[in-house]
Amino acid sequence: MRLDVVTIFPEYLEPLNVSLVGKARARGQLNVHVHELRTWAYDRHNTVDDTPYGGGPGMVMKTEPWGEALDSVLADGYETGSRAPALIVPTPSGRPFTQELAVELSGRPWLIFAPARYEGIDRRVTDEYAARMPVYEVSIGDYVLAGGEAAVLVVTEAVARLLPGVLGNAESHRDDSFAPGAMAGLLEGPVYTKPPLWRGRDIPDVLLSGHHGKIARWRRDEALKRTAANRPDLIERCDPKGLDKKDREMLSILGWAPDPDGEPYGRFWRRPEGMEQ
Ligand code: 6GU
Repeated sequence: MRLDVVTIFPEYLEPLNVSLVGKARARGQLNVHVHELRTWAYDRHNTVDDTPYGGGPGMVMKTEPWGEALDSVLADGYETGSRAPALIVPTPSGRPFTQELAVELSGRPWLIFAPARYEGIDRRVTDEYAARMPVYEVSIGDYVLAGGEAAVLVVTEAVARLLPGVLGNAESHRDDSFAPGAMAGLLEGPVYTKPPLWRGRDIPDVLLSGHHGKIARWRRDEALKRTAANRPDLIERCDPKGLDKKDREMLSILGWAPDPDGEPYGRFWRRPEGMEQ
């Protein structure tokens, strides 16, 4: 996979040299190019922003540097035979970046990132490139960052670990929280390793029992507890067809019940206080 990032802070992308993404680059599984946007600003001050039409606070990133930068990256790809680019525009106004979108992006051969600083990029830039290639405006959560560079790091890491051969063990994504499958839509529970006793704290007996069925059941119960506590929205969204009798018992203990009037039928909702199980 080829990645290009156009930014006014190339140093911000240094972490792409480290850890999983850095190793994937070293092995040739990822081909990363970071470009300084100001290369394509031709006035004396290398200006990349200007005041917004219509007034208001902050600055807007200008069309011309972005247009020239993206044309140049695309032309280089044409010369090097890179195929089917997609443009990723990190913005707090984008669609939520999810594991599902990470999987979709990991199947593309070439991603070009256009992280904005200031109040964003002049809309005509995304409109222009959307006429030639898929454009994904993505947000990494409900908070505001000073710029999209941190989001580029987040998206890159989530995508890179899905590329064939990047994680040592192909099994490692199978149980990821948010991955489709057995633990569909549940967070992963706690994990333990040696020593068996640390500062007076031991390991849940079941994990030392060697009983695979009981261990799987315990993990599932812990996943349900953690999900109910940290992400009740995921319990409400989960498909009740994926829940077995023991799952339902655990949810009942945690204060959740199937909603007989709900749409679709049987989705779990939190039992109101004082309502008996
Ligand atoms: Cl992608 N960019 C900025 N500036 N803020 C964000 C974001 C992105 N995602 C959440 N907040």
